[in-house]
Amino acid sequence: MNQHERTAYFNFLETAVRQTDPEIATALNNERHRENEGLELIASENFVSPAVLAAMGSVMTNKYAEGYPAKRYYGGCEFVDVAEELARTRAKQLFGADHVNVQPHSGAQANMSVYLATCQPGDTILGLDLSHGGHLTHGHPLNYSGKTFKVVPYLVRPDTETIDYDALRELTRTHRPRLIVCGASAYPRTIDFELIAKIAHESGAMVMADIAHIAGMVAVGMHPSPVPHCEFVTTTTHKTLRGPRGGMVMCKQEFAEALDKAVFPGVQGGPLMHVIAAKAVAFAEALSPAYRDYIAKVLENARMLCGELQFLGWRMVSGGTDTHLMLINLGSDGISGKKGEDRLGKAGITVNKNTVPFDTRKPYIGSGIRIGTPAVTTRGMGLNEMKVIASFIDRVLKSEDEAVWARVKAEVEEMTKAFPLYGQA
Ligand code: DSN
Repeated sequence: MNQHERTAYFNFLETAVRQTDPEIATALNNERHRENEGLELIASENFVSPAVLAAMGSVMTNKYAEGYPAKRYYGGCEFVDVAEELARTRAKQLFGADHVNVQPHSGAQANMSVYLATCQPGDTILGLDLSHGGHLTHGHPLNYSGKTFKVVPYLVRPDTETIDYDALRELTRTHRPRLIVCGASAYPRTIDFELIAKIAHESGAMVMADIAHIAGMVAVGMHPSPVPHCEFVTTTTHKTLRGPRGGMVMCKQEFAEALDKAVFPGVQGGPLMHVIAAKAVAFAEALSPAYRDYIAKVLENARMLCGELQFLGWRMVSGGTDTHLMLINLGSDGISGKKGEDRLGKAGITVNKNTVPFDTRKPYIGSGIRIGTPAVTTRGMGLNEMKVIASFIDRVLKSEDEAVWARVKAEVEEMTKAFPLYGQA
C-alpha cells in the first residue's frame, strides 16, 4: 500500500465509525495523530501492518469457535479453522516448536494456562523479581500467580545487574520448585535459557520461558532460543513480533494435550478468531526476509541509542543492551521515572517509567525509564535518527524549563513527518 492508499483506507474506516459514533471516531482520529506525530519508545509497543490491522477488523470477530480446528463446539467453523491452522503451522515454523496454542487472549492468559497445566495451588515457583526486570505474572504478590503459588523470587547481581545464575541454582536446590519462570519485561541483556533449563532439570523442575519481549529476535535467531531447552515457551504477539495484541504458548509434544485443555476450557472460552487470523498474517510477515532485516535494525538502533545516551552521561542498567530495550537509571536522588515519563510525554516522546534493580522508589514512581526501538524502527528510522532521539531525551530530562520541552516537541513533529505511518490523519 502506498501512502495515498493508506490515507484513503484509514479515512474510510474512520468515516464508517463516525456515521455511528462520532465520539469514538474522534478518539480514533486523535490516536492516529498521536501515533503519527510522536516518538513511540515504549519497548513493548509496535505498529502493525495494514494487513494485520485489516484481519483484526474483519468478519471473523463475529464467530464463536470454542474448541480447536476440526473439534469445535459450534457449527460454521470451516473458515476460522483455516485461519487457526495457518497460525499454528506458521508459528511452529517460525520458532521450531513441537506444539503451539494460538488462542490465549494475552500474555497473562498464556502464562496462566501454563501454570494450570503444570502446577497445583500452593506449589513453589521461581520467577525473576519484578523490579529486577520480571513480570507481574511471574509471581508478584498482587497477581494471581503470587496469590496461588509459593513464590521464590530470584534477582540480578548488584555488581553487573545481570541475572545471578549461581544464586538461582542455590534457590532451586533449596526450594525444589515445580516450575522456574524465566524471561523478562525490563531486562536488557541476553538470557541464558539453556543454563536455566539445566539448573531446573538438575532439581526436577520444569521451565516456562516468557519471551514476550524478545520473540522477534528469537524468531530470526538473533537471541538464543529457549524452545529446544524449555518445556513451555510463552509470548505475546504484539511486541517485537509486530502482530495483533494477544498471546501464544509453545510446548514439547508430551504437554500438548494438557496445554490445550488448560487454555480451553481451563482459562478461556471462545477464542478471538479475528485476532487469530491477524496472528497468522503477522507470522507470515515474520517469516519473510524483510522481517529479519527489520529485527537486525531494531538491534542496531538500540545499541546506537543506548551508546549515545551513555555518551551524554546517562547511567544505563547493566551498562548497555543486547536487545531492543534499555533502562536509564535516573538514580535515587535524581528525578523520578514518573517525572521523566511525564516530561518526555510533553515533548512528544512516549516512554514508561520503570523500577530499576534495588530501587528504593515504589513501582508507580520508579527510578528508571524503559526505552525500546521496535516501533521507531518500524517507521523506518535508523542510526542518524537514534542520535537525534538521544539528544532529545537528554535535553528534556536535563531541563526544568517547559519551553525546552515544547521546542523538542516541535522538533519531534518535524522529524516524524519524514516517516509517515498510517496516512495523513
Ligand atoms: N505491559 C508489558 C510491557 O510493557 O512489558 C508487559 O505485560
